[in-house]
Amino acid sequence: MTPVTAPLAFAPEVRAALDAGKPVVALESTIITHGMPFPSNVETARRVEAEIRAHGAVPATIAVFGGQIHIGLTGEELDALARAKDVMKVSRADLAVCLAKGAWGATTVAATMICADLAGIKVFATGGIGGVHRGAETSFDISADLAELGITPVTVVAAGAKAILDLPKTLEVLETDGVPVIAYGQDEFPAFWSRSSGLKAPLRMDSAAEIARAQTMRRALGLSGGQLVANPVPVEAEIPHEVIDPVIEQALAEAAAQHIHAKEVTPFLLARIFELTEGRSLETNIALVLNNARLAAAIAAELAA
Ligand code: PSU
Repeated sequence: MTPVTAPLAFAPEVRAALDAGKPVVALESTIITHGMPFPSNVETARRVEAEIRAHGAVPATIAVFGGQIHIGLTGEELDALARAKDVMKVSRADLAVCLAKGAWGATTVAATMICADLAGIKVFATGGIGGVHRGAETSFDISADLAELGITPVTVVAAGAKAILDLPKTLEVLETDGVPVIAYGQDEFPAFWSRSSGLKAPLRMDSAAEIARAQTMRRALGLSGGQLVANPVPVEAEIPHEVIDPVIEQALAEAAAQHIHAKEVTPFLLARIFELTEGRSLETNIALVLNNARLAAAIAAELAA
């Protein structure tokens, strides 16, 4: 028989925190399976969880297996996911199919937002969101993450969007979808590995308390959708534009030459940029995810207060 409620399996620690109204931060799993190489992926996932705990919140890494949406993973489950091959990259379109098949699925930003909302978690930390790909005017390649931000009431803390994307078009789509794009502590929209993108962010906030208030206010106003908090990478971990831009151009040219399409594009580019920067892009990625985890924990604490 078809279940009438979402098949959520909570880690006991997460369930207890939610029941007690304590701060909880959701984490995605595509970053583990498709965003970073093993074993950096599982090491980073553990460090991110520890960082959230150190800042007074409970981490809930979200993934799909055994026909259930797991809200919080054990150390063994995290390790198995990080090593697994052929894990589905699960976005809004794939979630129900992955559950129905009982397959392993790693949730993207879009799917993690859906699952976090079902679980009653309001804040989610990640590295970067998907966006409008360059050439989208002919390829139509626009990440489902953008539409999700316009529908599902979760605050997503990311380091902006990568310059592998078309950033002006990404901001345009977010505006159309009614998504507040809030740069944290600066005027400029950050570009993942770099603090600057050359684009002014539509909105700016300087404290976790303000961000939490804005989220609560959206609810009070009956506005659907979440917020995108664009938190710049720490200065000491940044890769400046002059260094990363030619690398991005090369990776994009290779993706085009090899006819890489759809869901394969982001993982391909990330892996190539990792190789071309001899691992420096990964170090930056780790630093910015930890930074986002700290801010998300602070926002979750404000929402719980
Ligand atoms: N950006 C990153 N690392 C990632 C991703 C994006 O820096 O791992 C993942 C996220 O899970 C994001 C997804 O939701 O890629 C977007 O994929 P697509 O463009 O196919 O929607």
